[in-house]
Amino acid sequence: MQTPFLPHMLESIEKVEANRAARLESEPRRLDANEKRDLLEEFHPDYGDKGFAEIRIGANSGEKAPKELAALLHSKSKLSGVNLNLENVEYDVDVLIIGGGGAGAAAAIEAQGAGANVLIVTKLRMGDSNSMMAEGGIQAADKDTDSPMQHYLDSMGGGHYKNKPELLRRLVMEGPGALKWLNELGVMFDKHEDGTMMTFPGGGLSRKRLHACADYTGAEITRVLRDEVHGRRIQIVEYTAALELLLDENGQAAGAVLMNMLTGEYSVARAKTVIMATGGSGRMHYHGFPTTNHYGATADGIVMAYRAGCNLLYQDTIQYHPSGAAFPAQLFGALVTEKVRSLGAQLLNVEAHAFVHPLETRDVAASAIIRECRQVGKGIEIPGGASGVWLDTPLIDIIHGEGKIASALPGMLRMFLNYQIDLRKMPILVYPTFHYQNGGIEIENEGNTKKIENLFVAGEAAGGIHGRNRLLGNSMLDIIVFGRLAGQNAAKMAKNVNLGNASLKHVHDYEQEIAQAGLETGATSPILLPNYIRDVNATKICGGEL
Ligand code: MEZ
Repeated sequence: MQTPFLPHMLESIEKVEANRAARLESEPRRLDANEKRDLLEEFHPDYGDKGFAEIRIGANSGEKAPKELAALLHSKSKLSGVNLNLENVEYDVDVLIIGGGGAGAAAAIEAQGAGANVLIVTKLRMGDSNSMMAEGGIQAADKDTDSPMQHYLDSMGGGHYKNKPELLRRLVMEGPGALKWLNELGVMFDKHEDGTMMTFPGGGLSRKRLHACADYTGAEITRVLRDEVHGRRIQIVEYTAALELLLDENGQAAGAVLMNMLTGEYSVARAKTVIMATGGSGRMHYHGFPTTNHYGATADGIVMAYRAGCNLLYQDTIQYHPSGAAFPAQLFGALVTEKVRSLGAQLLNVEAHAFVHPLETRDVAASAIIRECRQVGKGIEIPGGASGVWLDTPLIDIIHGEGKIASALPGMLRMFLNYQIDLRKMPILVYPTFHYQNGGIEIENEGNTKKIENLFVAGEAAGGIHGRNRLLGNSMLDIIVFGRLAGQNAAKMAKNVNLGNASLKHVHDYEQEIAQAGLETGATSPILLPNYIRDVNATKICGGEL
């Protein structure tokens, strides 16, 4: 097999191979709290001002946000100037779910189970989501050696003590039950021969708590949830985006205006309760980073809910997954699951020095990689001007025995083999990649929003559960715990809702505020899909600013 690695990379790989046995004997020490703080302050993009702008309208006015997000919030609605007859209702349901990923599916199953008439609208296909693309696993403290309290402490520490305590408490307490639910629905988790669940370590975890389905956990969980939704004949309308929420005269959520992505036609969905499950914003490429996210991750839910009056929490914190593929260019930014490090692969610089413990929390590990790559002569140069560090994958088969990579990481193995890189034999190059928005629309303990009656949020669009830095495997858990909760509560609430006339008055009011503040950009939002055509000449995309 011909190698795509360049001569200077091969020279560095020789050093990696030369000290591999010695590195097996001594892993890098963990950083203390002061060292972590210093590292984050100097190298993590969240901690500087560059790439941020002040939000100048709405509930979070005066706070900072990535400049791309601020621009979305300062933009006019896509419905600006559109004449719509809101009486012309195409769908009339108890529960409208916006988004067809894991959280939306879990919500739909529960809402329908509670007797509600449910509609899912999704701008791409059912299942197209970050949930589908999750690899490494889902956390839940279901072992005798572990406890929800331990899970709580780990996640609180990882989140810099900013997690909303009541939300985190719900997440960890309901973790084992969520896992049982998935197991009974048919998710094929990795199990020991005696049928007990396998668990793996991870960044910031004090116990082995990660449950996986090889390295395609998200695809497996989403497969099962989607089958369940189809099996229950829950109504799904694909290729249909929500553009704005509808509110009635009492400020209650009353549905949404939709747009067919293929024809551009508008329609009206009236609903007694709405669940926003629109996912994240990785395709906004904040700070110029590449992303692991699916094509539709463009912060739509945040924009719609913010215009309707919701407030955001921690909109300024982004998770850069330490190991995004950095080479070859075709894979730039793709997820290299943390499970690779959890199984023993080390992070090394050009001199084969293990510069950080591989299982520091993600913000710390990513900052250490950025530091290494900014220092002259420490990163491994990649054509195009970027650089990366080694992830020494052959260690995995050495530690666990031959065949471990093939059985535990088949997706990773195949992804790199497509480019003539055999990660059983050679290390791979990685650099941080935009993986997750830590914050979002603030939710309360019942999955409801603080400001809008009848509006629930679940999944990555929600803010508060993870504080300012999520731990691995907690998002797959939150889509189940908070997706189900939103579905149950929305269905219950729908029984007693009396809606008035649905209107877009809040959108018109917001637009007037934009005009009065002199913020008009000429752009509209939500953008629904990334605009790569427009950005084709941009030089700052994908790590360029770094
Ligand atoms: O929770 C995640 O983001 C996760 C487990 C990702 C991964 O590295 O596979």
